[in-house]
Amino acid sequence: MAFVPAPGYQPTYNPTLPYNQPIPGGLRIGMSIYIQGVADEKMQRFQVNFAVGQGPGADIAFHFNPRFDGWDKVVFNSQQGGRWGDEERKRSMPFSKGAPFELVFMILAEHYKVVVNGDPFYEFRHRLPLQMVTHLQVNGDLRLQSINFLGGQ
Ligand code: 9QG
Repeated sequence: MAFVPAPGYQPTYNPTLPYNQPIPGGLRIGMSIYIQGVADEKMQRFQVNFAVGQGPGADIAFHFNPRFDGWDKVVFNSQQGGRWGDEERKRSMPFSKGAPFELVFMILAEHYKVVVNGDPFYEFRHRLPLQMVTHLQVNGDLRLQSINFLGGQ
């Protein structure tokens, strides 16, 4: 991962929820989005969305959604025209209630590579062209400490 600031790079510290901000310069191959946070003690779910516009009702190219309710799992999906696509799921939970985490999304040509606490967790193949993604949205049962946009051409 190249720790080169993206154009227009501004680290954001302790942003309030819901977080819904433009991705500086837009999404690009080679970019990494680096999120530090703490899962709530009573975390049920949180979500990170790569959105097409600020919304409301913006299409979502990639919805990342860890869930402690039911069988602990992470759900991955996209939404277009208000309709969810086919869910991908992984029945594994890389987050711990009450614990800090580092969550990295690496933007690769074929997929979003999700890395949690340094361990590769999932690869979500692009469904919408990554160039359409303009906004990052975060909400749910967590506290955000920082969001950084790194690298990319
Ligand atoms: O449940 O699943 C992802 O496939 C839906 C959830 C929805 C998504 C979706 O209700 O929750 O996780 O915007 C929403 O409602 C999100 C937060 C079949």
